[in-house]
Amino acid sequence: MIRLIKNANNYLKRRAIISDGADYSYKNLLDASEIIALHLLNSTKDLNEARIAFIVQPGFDYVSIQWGIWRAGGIAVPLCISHPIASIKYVIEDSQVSTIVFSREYETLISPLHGNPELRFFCIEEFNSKSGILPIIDDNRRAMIIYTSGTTGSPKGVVSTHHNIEAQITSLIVAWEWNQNDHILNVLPMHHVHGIVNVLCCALWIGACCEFLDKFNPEKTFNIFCKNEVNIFMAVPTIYFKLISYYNELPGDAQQKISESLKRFRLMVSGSAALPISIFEKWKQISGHTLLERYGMTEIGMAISNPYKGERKAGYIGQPLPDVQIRLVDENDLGVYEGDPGEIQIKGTNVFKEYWGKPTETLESFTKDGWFKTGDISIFENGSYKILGRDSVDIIKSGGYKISALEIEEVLRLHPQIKDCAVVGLPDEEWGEIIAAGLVVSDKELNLIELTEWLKNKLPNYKTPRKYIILDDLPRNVMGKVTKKELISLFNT
Ligand code: MCA
Ligand code: AMP
Repeated sequence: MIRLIKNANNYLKRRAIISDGADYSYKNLLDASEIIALHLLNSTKDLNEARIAFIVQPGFDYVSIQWGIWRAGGIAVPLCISHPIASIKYVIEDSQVSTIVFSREYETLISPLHGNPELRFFCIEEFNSKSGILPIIDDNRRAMIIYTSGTTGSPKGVVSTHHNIEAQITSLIVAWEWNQNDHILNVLPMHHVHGIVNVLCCALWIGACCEFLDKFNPEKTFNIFCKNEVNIFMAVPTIYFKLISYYNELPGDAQQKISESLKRFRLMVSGSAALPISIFEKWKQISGHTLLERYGMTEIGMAISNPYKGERKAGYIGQPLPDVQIRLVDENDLGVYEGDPGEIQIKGTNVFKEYWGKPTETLESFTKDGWFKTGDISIFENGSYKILGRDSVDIIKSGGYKISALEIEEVLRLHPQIKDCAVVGLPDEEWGEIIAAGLVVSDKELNLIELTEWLKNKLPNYKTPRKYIILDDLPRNVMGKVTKKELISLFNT
């Protein structure tokens, strides 16, 4: 049996979820997910790892569907509620989804998928009570597919088993001393590990409460904080930046009220992208808290973290989390000397099973002796790891999202007026990096507002370039390869 769900029997009456102004207990979650599981099973015994996609607002329905899929033996494929249909279609087709569970507000968005005769559709508002027997689920079964960008153009589906997810959860429960009295506010998108595992699953594992905000908004976030119930918060650096900017515009008495409620928190975590020292320090002034920065990846959950008790150093990601093995290696996968930079490689039960339908990419992402190659370059100095960068210029981190420059280039090249292009990330305090594109165009009058409009239904908003430069040719080296570092410098001139 899936331990996360089994645990709920120990907390039946406790408050599990707050969403849309309502409270839901662990018993409510067990009841609702059982009904969903039985509907999905549709009189069969076991979904046997069928991929079930779902698109609903973050909140009670989201969690009930996730648990329902797991209890019926399916693989949960959470869809991003702000993606255009092209991106949703890609996920559905790539992971060979058999069923989509949706709420009415997304009915129109997903209606173009109705043409696919292989797909079943379930509207969450139409589930009614049902009784039956649920299958017994082994921990080694595949549980979830999360799409993440890589050095290839199209996003890859990262498959984690229940065992992998459990390991990712329990490591954080121990390291950050999660307990039943915790109450966390979840403002993160629910198609990534940060919001799903670190926030939601950890809270539910231990019998704590997870409160949802449907979409991040600084005013609403501070209003909830000021009720003095929330005691844990986790976010990407961009969110802390936005909270600080909003706070700075408030009158003194409002600031004081917020600062007082923040001082009551037990833990505040930053991750998914490098935390600028300026944000680390400004947040400390506002909240009295030293942000705990940690490092993770969709394929591995969390791997390295500053300590819960002990010194949290600005600019450093800390030490290995419980049950996670770390090594730093050179280009030949040989260990580097302490103080020398190397690629972070990871081993442990936390590490994912495979990229969905991509055996070659899966094999290539591990060393011969089973270490997962993160592509992140780090050094270990004075007892802590520090991230120095990535081994690929084609990966951009913006707003905490990992974005493939190649994926954006492929889409831009489809535009009739674009002859050639190259996409880069420009450093930015708020977003981490801003996406920028160098374009070679057939018509110098290319209208950039129209281009942005054209991109809207082809790429998610956060993957859309924010800056453009029109060039006669892209900067290239003697081999003819585009030199992205030079392109970045052209944006600064
Ligand atoms: C949106 N805008 C941007 C970007 N995104 N501008 C520049 N760069 C961007 N990346 C603009 C919009 O066009 C809009 O502009 C304005 O910002 C507001 O847009 P909106 O979509 O409403 O943005 P937001 O809601 O304020 O989004 C910011 C955000 C979001 C909340 C920080 O990006 C977010 O939720 N990020 C978290 C991603 C995450 O969870 N990553 C975890 C994956 P205008 O107003 O002009 O129209 S990493 C992971 O899971 C691993 C395991 C790990 O380590 O955690
Ligand atoms: P994702 O594939 O979306 O899970 O993003 C994982 C990537 O985010 C990692 O490979 C790192 O490059 C980056 N990342 C996560 N946490 C941190 C951090 N604390 N500092 C710097 N980079 C980070």
